[in-house]
Amino acid sequence: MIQLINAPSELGAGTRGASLGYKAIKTASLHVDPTFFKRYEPIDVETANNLLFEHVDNPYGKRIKGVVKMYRRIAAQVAETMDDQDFPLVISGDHSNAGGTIAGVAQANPGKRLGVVWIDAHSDLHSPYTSPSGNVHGMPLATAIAEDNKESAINDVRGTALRSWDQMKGSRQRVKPEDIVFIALRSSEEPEVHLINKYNMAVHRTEDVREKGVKAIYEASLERLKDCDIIYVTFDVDSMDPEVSIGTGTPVPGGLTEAEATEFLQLYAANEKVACMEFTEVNPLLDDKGNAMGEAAFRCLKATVEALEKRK
Ligand code: EXY
Ligand code: MN
Ligand code: MN
Ligand code: MN
Repeated sequence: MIQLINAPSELGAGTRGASLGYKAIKTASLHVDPTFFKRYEPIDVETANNLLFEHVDNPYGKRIKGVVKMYRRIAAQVAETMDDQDFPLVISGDHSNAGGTIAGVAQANPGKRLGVVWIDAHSDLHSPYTSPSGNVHGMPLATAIAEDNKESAINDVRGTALRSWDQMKGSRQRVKPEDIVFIALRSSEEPEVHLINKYNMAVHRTEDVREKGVKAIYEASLERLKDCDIIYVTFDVDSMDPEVSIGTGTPVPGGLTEAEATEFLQLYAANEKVACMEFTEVNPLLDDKGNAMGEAAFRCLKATVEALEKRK
């Protein structure tokens, strides 16, 4: 059974509104498939968005204590869902939550090698030592590989931010860095590029998708992850071009079309190795085309769920 998990935390984002992403997607469903969220009623993860109103005291890991709280809650829910032999499909507010999702997948699958497909304009490989913004949604993938990247440090991190960061990244890698594949990546800072090169992570840019086609990139990603037992696929909607995805916190020109994103999601959803998926970073407060982003995300979600259903 597919189990939607609604985790509308926006503590890791730099702009406000991603916690409304799930509501935007649900509202969009009314025009297209009004019973969808009755058939796939999500489990709600309790948020800590009340912390948005507190003073930010960690410039290199803003609201990081709250993000750690969300990690624990999301990881527990994802692990429980997998223990129940259901398929977790997480709809999260900002992308920091994905670190919790990955922790949950790893927890429920001890001894299994976990590959990650990161469909995103960004590489989200910062640590508090390297982050230019202090926004924790730029860090989840570094927690999955337990990477400080101190050799690229630009920030002098101390005190509670450091303790929270150590809690987030845990003591061991949940994912091997060479088991990460990026799709539609086009915005990374130097410390992230350093890690991508150091660990030889696979990168497929939008141009590569255009040149080779979605299917070929999908197949290359599977070849790369062939020694992995299970795969987690994350879909940050800013992987799509701002023409589709203006309703997101950090849009970047040169992204996927909705059709390309949909084809990727359908292919991954149909693959038995894929054990968990996540949709993230829908922000209707930034959408200047009504709820266009929520509508596109809902169409992507529906196509994904239909492909997952066909596996049975
Ligand atoms: N790399 C930039 C930073 O760390 O501030 C932007 C990160 C944006 C993260 C979005 C969710 O993918
Ligand atoms: Mn992201
Ligand atoms: Mn992004
Ligand atoms: Mn709007």
